[in-house]
Amino acid sequence: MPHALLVIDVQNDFCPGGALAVPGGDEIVTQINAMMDNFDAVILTQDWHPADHSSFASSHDGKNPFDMTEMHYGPQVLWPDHCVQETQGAAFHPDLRTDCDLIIRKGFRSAIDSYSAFFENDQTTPTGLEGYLKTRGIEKLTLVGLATDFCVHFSAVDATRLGFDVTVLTKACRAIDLDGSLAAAETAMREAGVTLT
Ligand code: VGL
Ligand code: ZN
Repeated sequence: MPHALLVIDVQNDFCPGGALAVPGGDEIVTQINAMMDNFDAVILTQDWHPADHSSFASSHDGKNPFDMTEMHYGPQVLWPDHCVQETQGAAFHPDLRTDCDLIIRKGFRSAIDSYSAFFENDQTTPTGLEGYLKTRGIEKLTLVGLATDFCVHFSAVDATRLGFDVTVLTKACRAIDLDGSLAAAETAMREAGVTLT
């Protein structure tokens, strides 16, 4: 069964020293690089926001990073400014292999965030990744990257809903873990039918 590796958001801003650093985010790079040759396709995602993105607390008067807000599509965490297009923070970790099949950028529309590699946070605007994978006959996905409880979580749940056979390799992921979000994400992924190893 054709099997792709989906590497989620291994970017400088999600690594120690970055604007939205995920603890240990850089620790997964070597193992991800080593895995790449074992798959039929390797796809990287890149969080790629305009400077005025609506997921940034700085775009909302009186809000601080990690506050919640209500968007037209529902509740949304407000983040520190991160992964701004063309900045070093948005670049991949310098050691990550980028000799991949496809790089998919997400979160590039100001009014809508996109955690998932498949759909933006309104859960209806597609990124096109489903069509790419299905056109190539890929049925099985292994997900690794950052962060387990946000972009990996939503990508994995959407992928199972789209009919892919999905495994999240937790040792090659790291979490933000806001108020129990990691435990909640693991439960949601299991309930959706994602295999966590
Ligand atoms: C992510 C928060 C905001 C992620 C992206 O990659 O998990 N989290 N943007
Ligand atoms: Zn983001």
